[in-house]
Amino acid sequence: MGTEASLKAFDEAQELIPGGVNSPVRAFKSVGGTPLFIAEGEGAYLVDIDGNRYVDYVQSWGPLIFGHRDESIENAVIGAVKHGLSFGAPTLAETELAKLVVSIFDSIDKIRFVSSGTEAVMSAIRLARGYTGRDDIVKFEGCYHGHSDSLLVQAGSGAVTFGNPSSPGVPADFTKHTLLAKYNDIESVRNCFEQSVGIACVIIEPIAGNMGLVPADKEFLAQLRTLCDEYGALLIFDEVMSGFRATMFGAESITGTTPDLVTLGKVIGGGMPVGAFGGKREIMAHLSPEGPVYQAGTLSGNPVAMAAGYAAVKKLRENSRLFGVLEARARRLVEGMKVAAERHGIAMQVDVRGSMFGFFFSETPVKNFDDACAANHALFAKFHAGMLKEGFYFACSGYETGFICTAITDAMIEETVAAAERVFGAIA
Ligand code: KE4
Repeated sequence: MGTEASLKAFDEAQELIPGGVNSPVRAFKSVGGTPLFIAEGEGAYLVDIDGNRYVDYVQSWGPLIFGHRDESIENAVIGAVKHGLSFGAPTLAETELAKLVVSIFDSIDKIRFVSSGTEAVMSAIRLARGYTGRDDIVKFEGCYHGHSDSLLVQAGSGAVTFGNPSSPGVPADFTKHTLLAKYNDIESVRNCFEQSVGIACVIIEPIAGNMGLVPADKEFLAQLRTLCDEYGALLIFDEVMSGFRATMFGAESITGTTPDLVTLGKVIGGGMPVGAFGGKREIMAHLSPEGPVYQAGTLSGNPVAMAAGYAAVKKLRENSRLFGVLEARARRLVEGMKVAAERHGIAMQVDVRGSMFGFFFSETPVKNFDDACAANHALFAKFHAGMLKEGFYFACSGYETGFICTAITDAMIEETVAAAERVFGAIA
């Protein structure tokens, strides 16, 4: 079946919405071709407006761990909607989700809900600065933490670790307090601490998903914790993507390193707009209105979104052995694709963490952003297009992460690997 309706829809959307999309990655710019306009999701499948069905390995960039139109989440939303959409006043739904998340994350005593991961990270950083009285922060090349100004930075020149804006519209003054370090490289972090007059926090994706899937080495995270303690800086784990995707109890439960603050998103909203940040009681006590650090939001803790998030997280909590099942399925997928690729002389690096999977067309392992950039992204684009034609919807960038949801079966994994074999044969 063709994609004429999507082509027409994209032309029209581009007249009204910059780039025709409401988030840049959706425009397929890094893989080429026209983005598909989706009519509906059903279980493991997306259906586009031309009627083509695809096994969905993106799941809205992570939120849909139970696939599309999960009955318990849908019923929770419908039930909540019948009482009203929003009140701008506290509801029991917020307390219930807070209680559930606090019971799951050892590092979270208190939590604040917001409406996106960007908001969660932006607010957590302001809290860290307010709590420590320091201005500088450290982030890592290749980690993405949403689009707030002080985080849109790229490597400066040479040894200088202070970031330059990575986007027009971000004044240099807004990024002069952001230092950049190299992922999995503790010396580069030590260098930042030595160059700074005072670092409020180090923020990291402990299981990075925005340069492709690149988990931090356990010992690196332990060294990071030690360094932060030595200098009195807070350690923030940005788990907007990896939270409730890599494991049930947070990266701390599989890495052994405990952060001071955690940011969450995606799964915690069950597909509705929710972000959150939480941490130790004495730090969260600095947040308005309990403390002086201001943060606010009209739809923060929206009762319908809370109902969706609660249904999703509760269902995970009641089935936490699910992560073993999803990880086994993810491993079968990427290892099957790797064997198929190698049969056609294509080198592939693969990795999984719970329901997250990643792969690079690279001869050597990927440990940081430079390695990720050195992978063959032109080949990735051909792979993406080929798999789309075969009916499999992968992330439209080699710097993203793929996801397994509970609706994806072993049979679908086998079909995906078989399709990959055909595509590798065509693109090698
Ligand atoms: P949002 O503002 O998009 O809800 O969250 C920002 C964010 C923060 N931290 C991490 C670790 C994230 O992965 C994200 C958002 N992830 C991207 C996917 N790479 C969202 C997709 C998009 O930008 O459209």
